[in-house]
Amino acid sequence: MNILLINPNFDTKKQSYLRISGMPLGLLSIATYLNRHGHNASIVDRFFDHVPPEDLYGAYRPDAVGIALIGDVTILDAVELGRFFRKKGVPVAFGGPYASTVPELILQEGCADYVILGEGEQTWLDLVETLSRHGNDEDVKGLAYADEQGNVRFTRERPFMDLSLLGPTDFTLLEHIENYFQTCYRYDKMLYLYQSKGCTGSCTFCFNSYFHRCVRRVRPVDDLLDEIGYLIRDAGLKTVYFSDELWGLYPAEREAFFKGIEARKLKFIWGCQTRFGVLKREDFEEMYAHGCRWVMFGIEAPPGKLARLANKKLPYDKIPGTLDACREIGLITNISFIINYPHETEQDLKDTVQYALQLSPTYYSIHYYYPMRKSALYDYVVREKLFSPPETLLEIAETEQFGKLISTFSEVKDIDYKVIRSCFLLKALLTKTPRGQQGGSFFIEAVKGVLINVRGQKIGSWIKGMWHSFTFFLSTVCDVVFHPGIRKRYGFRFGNGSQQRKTKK
Ligand code: B12
Ligand code: SF4
Repeated sequence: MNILLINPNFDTKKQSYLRISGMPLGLLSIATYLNRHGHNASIVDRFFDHVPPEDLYGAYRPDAVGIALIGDVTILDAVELGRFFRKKGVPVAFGGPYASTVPELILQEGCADYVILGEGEQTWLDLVETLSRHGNDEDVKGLAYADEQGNVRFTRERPFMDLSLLGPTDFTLLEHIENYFQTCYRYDKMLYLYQSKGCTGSCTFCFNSYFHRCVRRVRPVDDLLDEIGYLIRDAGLKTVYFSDELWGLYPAEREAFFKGIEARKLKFIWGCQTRFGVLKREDFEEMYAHGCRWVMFGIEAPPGKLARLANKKLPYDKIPGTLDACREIGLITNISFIINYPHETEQDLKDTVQYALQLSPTYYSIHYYYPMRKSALYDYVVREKLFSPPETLLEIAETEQFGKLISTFSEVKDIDYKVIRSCFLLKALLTKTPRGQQGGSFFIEAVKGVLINVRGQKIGSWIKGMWHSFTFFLSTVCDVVFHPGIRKRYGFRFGNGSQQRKTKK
């Protein structure tokens, strides 16, 4: 079958600035799998291919179309494309992390025949094979569809697939891989790749419990290293950001990875995200020796009330020592916190600020709480009437909330949140490059990141992006400079933590 898989673009009419696209790893994996089973799957990334749907139809003449919905920022394009191909009589399936959380809304919008829930490879294969022999789609596990009366139906749940059946991803399906290169902590030519999927945790704000059912699965290390080898040789890859929710959980996984790097003599820089308590000093040393230069840790809440709400279950006693060890080894650390939790009080926010400041990471990331559908905390904010979720897909597109501050969750004033977040952001921008690391300051890296977005973009869009970044920077500085009272109230100070403590290496 001729299958067209589309990564929709951001809402170019509404959005006031430009965003970065990542390599569509989900679509690549599905297309690779379908092609290995005798189909002809192609990928179009609308972030770079600004082609009208009619031309796409003419060029590919697909028998089936798949549309990815990763977050809520590409809904309008996805809906338009879905409706267009359905009108042409082509069956359309939506899939991806966000699509899996809103199957009813997608089907009600009339832009898809199917929503594929969770992992897409085997479900797509079963679906296209069922369609090609005019079989019964109700027998395909892992699907949502609308019956003749318009009622949304779900087929049986699909078990997770054996990831060794996937094989290495076929990156030749993308025409210009270099379009996806980004810089990360000053390391350039970076792509996201992954070795494992899912996480064993059940944090209440995260959709892991729903999407991955708290099950972590690992790919064969040889498949991953084949991919990295190919990307270094043929695309000029230099840096990898492992997007695994929980990198290197077990010693055997890490050992196989390190041995594989040595055996293949692969030279690349990488970073990952992991959990406090999983890795010890000697593990970080091994990681550094094999090219790792940064580690992300989610803390999300200080010990106490907010930690119980988030259900992150962190070993708080291990955090300071882990951060110290990483710094001494020469690893950049970035710790993230969530603010604006439901029913958060001024004291809770003070606790977060104070707890964060007594730690010594290289950088902090501060996020506003975002109610992620199909998560326990989402149900809570809706039940408590702290939040009225939009009821249609197009309403979601209009109000697009990811990353925005939602005023109704807590008693703390919006301006306090803005100032606190800006303080941590400015602190990160002022942070000097840790010893043993290459490049200039974080500020220079941020500027480079904005400039790099020019790839694949029209000049008008790029100017908008520059303007957005400039005004964002200015408002960050103004928040900090013009609100000394708020800074004082929460005890925020610059120049502590990582900036004062010395790197031994
Ligand atoms: C790398 C990454 C990015 C990269 C690259 C994204 C890309 N183009 O793939 C960047 C930085 C650009 C990015 C941006 C965003 N991201 Co992001 N990202 C990730 C991350 C860390 C890994 C994704 C990945 O590649 N996984 C590996 C692949 C193989 O798995 P997968 O994508 O899930 O694909 C499988 C299934 O989902 C399904 N599937 C996927 N697509 C399709 C399509 C079809 C047709 C079908 C049938 C099935 C299907 O089958 C695939 C194979 O099994 C995840 C977290 C995580 N670890 O999953 C967050 C994550 C997906 N991102 C998220 C969000 C919110 C965003 C943004 C909206 C942030 C923002 N406000 O800008 C944007 C949206 C970008 C977009 N194009 O819409 C959320 C989504 C949560 C949700 N329920 O809404 C996640 C889960 C992070 C989180 N926990 O908050 N992201
Ligand atoms: S927030 Fe991180 S640790 Fe918690 S469940 Fe989600 S992926 Fe796992």
